[in-house]
Amino acid sequence: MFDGVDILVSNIKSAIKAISGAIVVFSSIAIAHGSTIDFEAGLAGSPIGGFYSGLGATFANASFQYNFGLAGSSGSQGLGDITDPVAPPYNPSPSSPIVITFSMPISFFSIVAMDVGADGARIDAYDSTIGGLLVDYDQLIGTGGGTDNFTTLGVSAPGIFRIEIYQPLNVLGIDDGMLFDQVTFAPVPEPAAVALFSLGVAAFGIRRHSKSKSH
Ligand SMILES: [Ca+2]
Ligand SMILES: [Ca+2]
Repeated sequence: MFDGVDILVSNIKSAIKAISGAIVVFSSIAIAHGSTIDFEAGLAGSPIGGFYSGLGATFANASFQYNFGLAGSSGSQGLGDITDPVAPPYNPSPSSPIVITFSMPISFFSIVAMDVGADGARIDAYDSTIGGLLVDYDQLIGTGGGTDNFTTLGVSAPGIFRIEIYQPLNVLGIDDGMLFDQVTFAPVPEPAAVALFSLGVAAFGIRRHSKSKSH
């Protein structure tokens, strides 16, 4: 009887280990799958700020904007800037980019740039939330006002913490407004979490095995 209680206790312990391992790996899978932001949920014209902080992404100089059904858009809203001195929210410039910072390192980021004309569209990826090194970039330079011209800009690196989004050029005589939409990012998988899960499964398996032998 005393042995029975002992086995019960050890089974409960191994079950707890396995469950906690499973919880760790499930949250890891959720993170590894990444997130997509379509900018439909916020009020058009309002700042985005921490609206998506639950996904680990915080926006600065960014606002929800109607996307006018531009080629490449999703739904009715996209992403614009706030503080550009010339023509906000459609002209984020190198000196006043839209900035997204991440609470955990990401390995991939993409965004749809729409109505890309001669002023172009560019994203820069940095390895820190402030300052840091440029680890990747992508850009498209169009012609004229860029009507119907859109692309998906993408960057990848092992540990991205900040993305800056802007028009790299300012071509004389062209007021080339544009918008962005459909952000996707994938945080770096956590090997430690996967290792913990494996240990949990191993412990559970061993306990199940010894239990079946004792019966
Ligand atoms: Ca959208
Ligand atoms: Ca344009």
